[in-house]
Amino acid sequence: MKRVFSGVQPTGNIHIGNYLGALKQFVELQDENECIYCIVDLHSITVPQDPKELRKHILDVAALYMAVGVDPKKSIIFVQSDVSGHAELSWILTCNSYTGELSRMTQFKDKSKGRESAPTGLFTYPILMAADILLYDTDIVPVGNDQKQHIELCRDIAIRINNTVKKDTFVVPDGRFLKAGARIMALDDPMSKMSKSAENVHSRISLLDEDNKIKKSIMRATTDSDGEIKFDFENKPGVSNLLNIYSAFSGKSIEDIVAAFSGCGYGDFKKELVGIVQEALTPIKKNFDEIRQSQELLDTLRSGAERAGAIAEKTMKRVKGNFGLGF
Ligand code: ATP
Ligand code: LTN
Repeated sequence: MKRVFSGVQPTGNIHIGNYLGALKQFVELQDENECIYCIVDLHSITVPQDPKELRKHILDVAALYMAVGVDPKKSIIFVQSDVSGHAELSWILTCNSYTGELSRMTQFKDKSKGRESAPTGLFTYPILMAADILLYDTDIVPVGNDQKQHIELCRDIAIRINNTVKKDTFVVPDGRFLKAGARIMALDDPMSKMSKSAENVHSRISLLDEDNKIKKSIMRATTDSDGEIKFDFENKPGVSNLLNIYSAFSGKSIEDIVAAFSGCGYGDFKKELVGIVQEALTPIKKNFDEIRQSQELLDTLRSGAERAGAIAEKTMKRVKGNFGLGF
């Protein structure tokens, strides 16, 4: 059985990009593997958060994991800051990483924008992510395409320590990326990725959006003036993104969808897409409402932290021992 680990930041409500890129995989993987899914709250404080909002978002994300089908009987669900090993291992990895490799991370460059006042946590963010993964001897990390560079860095650090400190200190993980949903773009700007923290709410569809909001966001999504429905990301990024979303939710291939809409206008295509997305999100919203209010949610997070903590403790003992740390 392989070990799977992944996480989502509690920076807002999960959108269809997070779902199609990552969460769909969480559910697929849980029958055949030992899965650990984390709400990475320590990552979210790399930018300022309101404590009350943060608490709410942590519980929302946990409930959304379960609402899309992550089953706490099969998978461990827990909150990162409940297991101290993440921060502890992060320091050990920090001492074995290079400022040069961190400076090359595109997410850091995008989010810091070269500011002197960029939080140091934004710079060291990928090290904490590597600690999350390595702490559980993870084999597989299901994520969206935007995390490829971070996974590569995690592998580099693990291999470096295995080579310089002690062989087999860490399991070297592999990323797992889906074809159809790996990179869903913003609806208002198909050149940037859909994101929880973008200002325009119509740039994304949250899993909890009402039917009306879903309709508005899709109907006003940026397309182009040539009027033909075909997949060509370079010249028609808006339409191609909508085709991707259609394909990921319906399970139909892009070719089949393009053939079915041949000769139709963008309006007809968008209307169909609205229906497909609304239908997919309706049961998720219903599940969420039930789970979010239940005692089961807190019980799941408490027992998840205990189970994750036990695995983490074993790894930390081994890693510290290999470094000559601790008694
Ligand atoms: P933020 O806007 O706060 O940076 P985010 O929307 O990028 O957040 P994360 O919590 O950083 O979301 O990502 C959670 C998971 O969703 C990761 O596996 C990430 O790769 C995936 N993901 C995020 N955005 C997209 C996207 N637009 N398309 C596909 N997968 C995505
Ligand atoms: N950086 C990731 C979230 C994340 C993560 C992880 C994903 C933090 N730790 C460990 C997989 C494994 C992101 O999506 N922005």
